[in-house]
Amino acid sequence: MGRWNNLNRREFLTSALSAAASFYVLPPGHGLAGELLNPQMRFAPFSFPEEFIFGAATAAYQIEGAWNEDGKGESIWDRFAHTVGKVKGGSTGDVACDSYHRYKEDVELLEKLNLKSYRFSISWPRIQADGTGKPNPKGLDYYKRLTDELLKAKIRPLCTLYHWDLPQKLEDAGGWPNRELAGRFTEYAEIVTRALGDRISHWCIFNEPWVFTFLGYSWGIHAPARTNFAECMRATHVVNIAQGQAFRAMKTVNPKLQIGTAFSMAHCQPATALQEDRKAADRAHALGNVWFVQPALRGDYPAAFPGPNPLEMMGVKSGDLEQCRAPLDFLGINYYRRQLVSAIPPGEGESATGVHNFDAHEGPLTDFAWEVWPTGFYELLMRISHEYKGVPLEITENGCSYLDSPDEHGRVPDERRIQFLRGYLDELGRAMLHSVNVRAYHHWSLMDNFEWAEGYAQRFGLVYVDFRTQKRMIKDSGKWYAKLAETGDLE
Ligand code: GCO
Repeated sequence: MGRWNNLNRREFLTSALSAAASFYVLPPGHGLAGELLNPQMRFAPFSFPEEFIFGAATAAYQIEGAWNEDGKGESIWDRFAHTVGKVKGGSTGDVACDSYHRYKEDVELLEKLNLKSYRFSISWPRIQADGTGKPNPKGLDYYKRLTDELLKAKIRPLCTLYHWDLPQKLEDAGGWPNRELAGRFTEYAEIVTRALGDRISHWCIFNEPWVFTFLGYSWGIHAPARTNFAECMRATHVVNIAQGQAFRAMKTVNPKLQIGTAFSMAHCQPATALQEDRKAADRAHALGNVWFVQPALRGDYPAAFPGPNPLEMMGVKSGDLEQCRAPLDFLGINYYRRQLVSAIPPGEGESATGVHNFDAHEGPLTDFAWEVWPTGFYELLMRISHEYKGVPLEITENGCSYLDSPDEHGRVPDERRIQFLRGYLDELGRAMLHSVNVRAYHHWSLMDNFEWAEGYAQRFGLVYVDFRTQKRMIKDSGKWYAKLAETGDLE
């Protein structure tokens, strides 16, 4: 656990003041000193403001199943999971949580958990089997029904257009390194907003562009399993163009839509106080955290290499950076863990950045062996709100994998997830006290589901899923979170 966890909020704010101030210059008028001097202020327990939204997140391939029903085409994740040796245990998302058929039950779960926002994604090949041409009415109809069910339950739909399940046909035509994909994606974004923009006001264009470009095109551990750094860098640029173009197309359909992207972000902490390591950590932040934020908000790429960024390798042409611009209405942040960073001599491929990232193991580990270190969440939020002032933030994902299963009474006692939530939400509250503008928190995930290359070997849910029977059971953490969502009081 982070070193703050044994302190109550008042003690912790007192001791945090010097630590925070040594990292960041807090904006004038942030009020922290006033808070500390005012003996009437209570910081423990922390209360989230009334308008704060608690929600949960999922993604199409991870929960829907029905992989070839109602005219859905093959996605790169169908192909990947059907290829022997790619996913742990030979698992696939063919059935997953069967949410395509059980979505009503899943909306009921959200209601039981008192949640007011549901982040889900649309499967592109359900809408356009091959990634081009006329939309499939049955695909659109599914998302209409899901959305209407949510609205009926007074739950805000937060819809992600792309959570990694590219139509396989488009991968066959070159995938994300192919510039034409930006146009295809923009058409798809337009189709979906025309069909659903009347009932969905909040959108994420992409989920974790860094993850799907790097793990898919450079590391080869996610679909489409390519291992070519130059192609990966090209893919990042095409995704940035697609983000800008789709944003404009969606706003043309309906200027009132609130549009952002869910970016994966880690707190990049220099492994030592040496200047080389500090610079390497800044480069890691540039490539890992804001590579898809800065082109949108500022029209340029942040410095992620010791020398100039490899714009030629990325296929950047004149006028492209204008295309990438998109004044996103909010930044979605998916936060899981911190990264320690040290400098290495720049080499070929990915090591051209001169960065060595590694996991910290100071805090306890989840069952996925990810370190629990809530303070990193605070640090990251402070940094982002400092670098991109004025843009509202939504936490689009945060969560942990623990394998707790039902006891003989059908109860799932997952105390460690409750501790995790307490720690991370407390740090979120601390950031909000420091004027970070966060308006929503979505737990990853609503329910246990298909965890990509890990198959069903990791469980991130607030709800336990028995994959043999599809029975859902609210875990203790779900009950705890439901209470928080109802009262806003973090106890
Ligand atoms: C991601 C995705 C989710 C994951 C979750 C846990 O971050 O990889 O957005 O689909 O399931 O993050 O790894």
